[in-house]
Amino acid sequence: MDDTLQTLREAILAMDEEGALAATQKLLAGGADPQVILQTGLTEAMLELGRRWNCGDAFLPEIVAAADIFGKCSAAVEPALATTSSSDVQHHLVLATVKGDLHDLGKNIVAALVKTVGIKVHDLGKNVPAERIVEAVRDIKPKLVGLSSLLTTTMPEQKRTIDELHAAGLRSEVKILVGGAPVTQAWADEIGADGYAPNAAEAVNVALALIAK
Ligand code: B1M
Repeated sequence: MDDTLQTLREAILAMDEEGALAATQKLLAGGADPQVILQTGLTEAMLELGRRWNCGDAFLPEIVAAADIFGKCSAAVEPALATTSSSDVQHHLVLATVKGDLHDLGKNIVAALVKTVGIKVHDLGKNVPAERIVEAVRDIKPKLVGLSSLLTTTMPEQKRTIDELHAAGLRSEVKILVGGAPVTQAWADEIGADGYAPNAAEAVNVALALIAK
């Protein structure tokens, strides 16, 4: 399995869609844990690409192509995640990547994993203004709001969204979970979020803990 995970990472880095999808299917057919495919295969490849970008060894078109392949591979993995039946849904999560931010691969993995524990995800997408999130909270009345940010320049939008929920009188109605590569527990505390998760698997645990509070 480790060899195939390596093949998957290399195929993404080489922008080889066919090879990446074949490696994903091989891992699934061999009974690999879908979460391992997402984290150790797909996510690790994107992190390596980020490192190469920082050194000037990768360029934007490569990142865009790799992100596209990442999306197709994770879509292939998603059906293999054990899912609670829709009749078991007891809680709702309104999830978004905040305004100004177009990074959604991580948020999409969070959505896929959270769905597996019987939480219905209302994914508002990327580049979502605070006002749209407030509107969704008013309409859907979720127990949880999840805010993803991948840029240091968009992290303040997480705070602005929390402020807007306060202003709308809705802050006490929801628990707020924040995440994304530059986000930390200290930032979550500073902006008054209820929870922080460094990765999608931990986001599931934190979401369940916040619901239980
Ligand atoms: Co961008 N980008 N990017 N990029 N990009 C980063 C984030 C960067 C770190 C790259 C670098 O190393 N220099 C850098 C940010 C630097 C900073 O803020 N200080 C950067 C930059 C600068 C930019 C642009 C400004 C580049 C430019 O145009 N000059 C531009 C900004 C566009 C915008 O958003 N307005 C840009 C654009 C893009 C693409 C569109 C090409 C593409 C995104 C495609 C897409 O998402 N559909 C892209 C990509 C792919 C990356 C890197 C290489 C990979 C990100 C990724 O998808 N990782 C990234 C490098 C890096 O992060 N080191 C980089 C895989 C993903 C599964 O992980 O998103 O971290 P991640 O999600 C994890 C956790 O963070 C967590 O769980 C996930 C799964 O375990 N998590 C949560 C995420 N959200 C969560 C929410 C939660 C809980 C946990 O609760 C709600």
